Amino acid sequence: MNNLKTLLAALALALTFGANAHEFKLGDIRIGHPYARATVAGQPGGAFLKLENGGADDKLLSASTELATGAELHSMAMEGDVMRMRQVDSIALPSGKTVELKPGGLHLMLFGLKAPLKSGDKFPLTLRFEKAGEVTVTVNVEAAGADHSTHH
Ligand SMILES: [Cu+2]
Repeated sequence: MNNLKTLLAALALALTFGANAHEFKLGDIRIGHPYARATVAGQPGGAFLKLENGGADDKLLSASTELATGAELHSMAMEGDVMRMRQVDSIALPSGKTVELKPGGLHLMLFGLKAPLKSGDKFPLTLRFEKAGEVTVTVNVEAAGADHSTHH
């Protein structure tokens, strides 16, 4: 019975995420479908993913990749009538909640890319959490306009 439940849960997950989706797990934190948008030379990269925290309150503290000289955590919000990006020190991951990094909202910004990101490429990205520790996930590079956020 338990095996069947697990199987059904896995199947439901596979269906939800679709064919090219992927996910990672670190302790109680699930990292859903990390992706980045293709870039042109000299442009910084934006990376997005979903963080589902099934454990105690935690925080995403930083990210890094060998592909870029720096990775920052950014927020994006309207200030007056202008959309502005800001670097933030950390991203809070409250217990039992899902936080989505997505175009137009919280995101990871990759500066000093050694080469432009090309659609179809994959690269490793290391995420560091206050309590859960570190995990390296694989980021899929998708077309420049890619958006997997649930708010279309
Ligand atoms: Cu940014």
